[in-house]
Amino acid sequence: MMKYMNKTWWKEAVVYQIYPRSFCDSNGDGIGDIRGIIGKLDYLKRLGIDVIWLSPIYQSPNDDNGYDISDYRAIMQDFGTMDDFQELLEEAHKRNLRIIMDLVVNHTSDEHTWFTQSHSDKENPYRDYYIWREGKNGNPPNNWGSWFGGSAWQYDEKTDMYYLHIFSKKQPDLNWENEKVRREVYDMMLWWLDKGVDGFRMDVISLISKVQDFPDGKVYQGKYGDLTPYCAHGPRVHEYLQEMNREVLSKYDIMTVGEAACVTLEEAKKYAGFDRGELDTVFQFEHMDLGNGKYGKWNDAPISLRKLKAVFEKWDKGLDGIAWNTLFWSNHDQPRAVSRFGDENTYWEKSAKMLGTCLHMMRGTPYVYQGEELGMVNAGFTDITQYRDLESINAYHDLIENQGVSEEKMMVYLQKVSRDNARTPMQWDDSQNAGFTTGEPWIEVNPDYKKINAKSQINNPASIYNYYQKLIALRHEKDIIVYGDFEMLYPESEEIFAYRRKLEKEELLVFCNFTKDTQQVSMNIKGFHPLLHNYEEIDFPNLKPYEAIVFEKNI
Ligand code: TEU
Ligand code: CA
Repeated sequence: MMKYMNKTWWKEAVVYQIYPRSFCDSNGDGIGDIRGIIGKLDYLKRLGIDVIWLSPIYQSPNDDNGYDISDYRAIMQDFGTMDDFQELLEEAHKRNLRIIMDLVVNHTSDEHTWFTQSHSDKENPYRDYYIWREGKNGNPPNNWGSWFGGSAWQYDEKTDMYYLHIFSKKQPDLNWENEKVRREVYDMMLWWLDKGVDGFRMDVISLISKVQDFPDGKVYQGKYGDLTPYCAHGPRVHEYLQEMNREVLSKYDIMTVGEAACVTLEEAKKYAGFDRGELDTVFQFEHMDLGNGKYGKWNDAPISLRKLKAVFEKWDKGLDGIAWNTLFWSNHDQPRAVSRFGDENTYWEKSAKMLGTCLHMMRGTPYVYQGEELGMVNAGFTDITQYRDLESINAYHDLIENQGVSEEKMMVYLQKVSRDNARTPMQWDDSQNAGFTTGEPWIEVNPDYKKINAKSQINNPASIYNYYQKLIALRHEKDIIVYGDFEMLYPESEEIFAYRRKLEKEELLVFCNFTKDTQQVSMNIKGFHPLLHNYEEIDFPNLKPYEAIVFEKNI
């Protein structure tokens, strides 16, 4: 096994996710764009990150903000041109920043020519690029519910058949059983790799292979059946990824991370095992799903720290020596980390730094979602008209109209977990619209931008931004942070997240207080000295509210 534990750049890297629509608008149309990103590369370089993950920038009618692609080889007009993209790549590479692209190939837009062809008639050569089935007695082929609400099947009058869409009806699922589809995808990937991109984040890659007899799913919430057991980690998914690896990935020095929706530890070992020839890493979501309840993610229950820690521990232990882990608190589908796990008010700054410490001192490749390095918080929308995300809007109607949830309660759920919480514009300065745009932003700016913005933090040594800079720099300096063994301490504590890292004679101890109260721990730290902490003074073994301390062994 040891031979697979070679050092690689993507194990040592810190990745920064850009959601282009909300990052920086260069031309005043209210939509972030590629030239906006180019203008902020120095900001990212200064933060110290190594890799940028760009959420989709391809041509798209934006039913799902670019996760519905109508041309894989063209840039979304709102975002700029292919020349802009080439310049972005060059300017990034000049600064030693790599760029990984979002690869969305479980589905396309219904406006992709493959689909318009496929849709046109049963004999069309593209018909079999998608998943078409006959209905049953005037009903859809089976009872599957779409993850974005309603049936997962859309009826087409022209041919009297249905097509499958796990997401919106404008996101028809590709038929990976069809060899031609796979060839098209691989060719497209090669085309981008030949332009010089450094890898892919693969959207819902765990869903590409479906059980072919399309059985009904277990009914949930009264009406639709759960498609997950028949689509997640389907019968041929590993075969497809091994093929993709052979045909494409293995030919380049790149990194890959699969968004493995619903992944278990056992499955993750298959996707990302060092000896599997599939992907380098996957994202798992168990820590994100701990707050789920009877309406799935739409819930407002508090999260148990003990359970949260158990997830991190399980994944570290489970993958140890077998595959490489990833670490994240947030992304464009999740609420803001400070709002979810920290404190938006009195301890905003302390808790943001504490969360950064907790994540970045663990083993795995860490991801920073845009604005997290500033401690950006949830959107705080109070009216449904402020929301833009189709998942949120669909759920709002579905839960109120069909599932008996009150409007007030639904607004609370949205404020807690809507994807738009992370999609408000990046807060650059305290000028109008937070310096994101000179026009009308496509989604409202968080009104707290006068307090939380990059300009006020970049030159302030005590800022969250500068703290993140330290965390990232430490990872680059110290092998123990990247490669050291991980051991959870006090697993039963509901207050303290603490762990030990070890690499040969070196040792780190990390203590994080997840509460608003002072806590005490019992730990002999003789022979250790403080390496990093988020309060000026430390008073160990007392941990002040949201305090984080990293100790290093004197050797
Ligand atoms: O998300 C996949 C996914 O599993 C989502 O349904 C996720 O559970 C949900 O957004 C959480 O609220 C990916 C992308 O990250 C997401 O933005 C896309 O909408 C989706 O795929 C479809 O492409
Ligand atoms: Ca723009």
